[in-house]
This record gives sequence, C-alpha cells and structure tokens, in this order.
Amino acid sequence: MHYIRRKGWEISERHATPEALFLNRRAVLGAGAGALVAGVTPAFAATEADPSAHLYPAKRNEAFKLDRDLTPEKVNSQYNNFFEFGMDKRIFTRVDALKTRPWTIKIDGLVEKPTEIGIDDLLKRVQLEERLYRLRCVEAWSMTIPWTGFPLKELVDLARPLSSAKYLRFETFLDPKMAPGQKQSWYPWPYVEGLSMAEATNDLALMVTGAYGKPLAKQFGAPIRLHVPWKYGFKSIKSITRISFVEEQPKSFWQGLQGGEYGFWANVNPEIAHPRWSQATEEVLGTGNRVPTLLFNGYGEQVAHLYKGMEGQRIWF
Ligand SMILES: Nc1nc2c(c(=O)[nH]1)N[C@H]1C(S)=C(S)[C@@H](COP(=O)(O)O)O[C@H]1N2
Ligand SMILES: [Mo]
Repeated sequence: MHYIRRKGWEISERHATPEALFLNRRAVLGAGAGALVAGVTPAFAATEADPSAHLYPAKRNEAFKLDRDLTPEKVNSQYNNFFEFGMDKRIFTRVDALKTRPWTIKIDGLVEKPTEIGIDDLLKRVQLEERLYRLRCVEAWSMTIPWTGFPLKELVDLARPLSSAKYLRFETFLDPKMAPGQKQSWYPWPYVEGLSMAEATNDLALMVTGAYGKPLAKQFGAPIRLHVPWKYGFKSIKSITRISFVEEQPKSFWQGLQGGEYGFWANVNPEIAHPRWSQATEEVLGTGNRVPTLLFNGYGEQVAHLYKGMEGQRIWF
C-alpha cells in the first residue's frame, strides 16, 4: 500500500528484519512458494451475511482509553500478519478462502468436562464490549485498534479448569487447502500460542470477535482471536479452534520455528533488543511517525505484578 511504502517505513523495515523476511529467504528455497502470491482478490468487506452482525457495535468500555489516535480501518485492514495466508502483509487480498461458519472451538485438557462450542453459541453466553487497545508487533511497528470482544477470564470461568491447570494452550485451524501457507512444511503448523493462568485471567486479556464496530474481518483472525496488548503481537493468536488447559508450558509456533528469537513470555520491553534489531522505538502505522516503545507496551500498571519474582528469567522476548 502506498502509505506504508513511504521512505520512513522502508528504513524501519530494513532495521527491523521482520519474521516475514527471515521466512522469505527460506521460501525461495522451498518448492511451491509461488502459490502464495497467486489468486489476488480484494476481500476488504468481510461482514457479508455474518450471523453475529446484529451484536455490533457493542458498547465501549471507557476504562480502556488511549493517548493516541486510532489507526484508520483501511490501514489496519491492509497490513496484517497471518502466515497461514502468506508471508507478506497483503493478507486482505487472499483471505476470502477462510471459512468462518460453522466454527467450533474445542475446550479440553484439564477441565471438569471437555466440550466443544460453536462461535454463535459462545457469543450468546458472553457480554461484548469495545476496548481501544494498542498492538505492538515484534517487527517494531504498532497500531491502535477498537477491538470488540469479551474478557478471556469469562471463557476460563465457563471452561471450569481443574486446579492442576497452569497454562492455556491456544491453537489455530489446520487446513492447508483453505490456507495455502500451511503447505509450507518448514513451519510447525498449526499456529499455537500460550498464556499462564494468571495472564489469561488478567482483565486486559481479551477474546476478540469484532473490530471497528463490526464482526472481525477475516484478515484480523475471524471469527475469534486473542489480544494481549502488553505482549508482542505474535502472542495474539488468530482464528482459534482449540483452547486446552495444561500443566506444562506450551511450546508456541514461533518457539518451534526460531526459539532463540521468540520466547514464551514475549512481554514488550524497549530496552531488550530482539537478537537482530532494536525494540527501542516503533513505527506507528499510517502516521509515518516513530515513537518510543513503552515497557509492557504501556500496560505495566495492570500487568507488571504478574512477573514479580521472575526477574532473572527470559520474560522479554
Ligand atoms: N494464527 C495466526 N495468528 C497470528 C499470526 C499468524 O500469522 N497466524 N500473526 C501474529 C502476529 S506476528 C501479529 S503482529 C498479529 C497481527 O494482528 P493483525 O494482523 O490483526 O494486526 O497477529 C498474530 N496472530
Ligand atoms: Mo507480529
């Protein structure tokens, strides 16, 4: 897109060699990489006949306000990371294939009663609200988004985990026919992420089902994704189909791919560089500005206590 092709942005991309560039180098070695750039069909409007459309817009929760402007929807919708649908940012051009109904979420592991719930049944059991949140990608860019969703804590309560459950493990769908990126066999598909129970029940952890006052557009990870704004964006897993309560710390997609560069905790910290680039500043997408990155992405007051006593551990990337 033209507005992100500006000079300042290109400079930042050179400094911040993104996950995508790392992977692109491998892609040229792999067979079939060309399939990912074929079939370009714009898919900006993603709300057609969505059975949950009547739930939006939801009431804004004024406790979640921000000091900066929202990223325009058009900017945010056309610059996404969703590796199941390709390694560049133009996910909106080919995400139409993502089939979001029927959509079932499996809840299993250390719970009183493993179950499956359809997205529209789940939506009947929770109260949606809108929150303005930042998103800070590990690639050193950021956005500001009006998400709609419900606290992950509500889902934890519905699941009734056993006391032996220490972590949540989230999984994205696995369907290489629908998502050609999953044919790239060097990735540890499906996409997996995890949180500790304390993180998952923190008020900031949001299950997101909408953005910009509408059901989630496909490129944002429809019909349901996570958002944990104090962590690097890769923790906020998209298009979730399974949530397992487990005792052992789950191994995430990025840990499986490149554990030296992407750890489990991945809390935002401007002073701890990624092994290949600085995290001190971030490009605010759509503005051309670089601003200083904040500890815990500005959410320290709400979450710093979760990491008391863990100072010596690798909690920053
Ligand atoms: N399943 C899945 N979830 C994902 C990703 C992905 O490739 N696949 N990318 C992550 C990364 S790196 C970021 S920065 C955010 C981007 O969210 P956005 O496109 O809504 O801005 O989604 C995260 N969740
Ligand atoms: Mo990211």
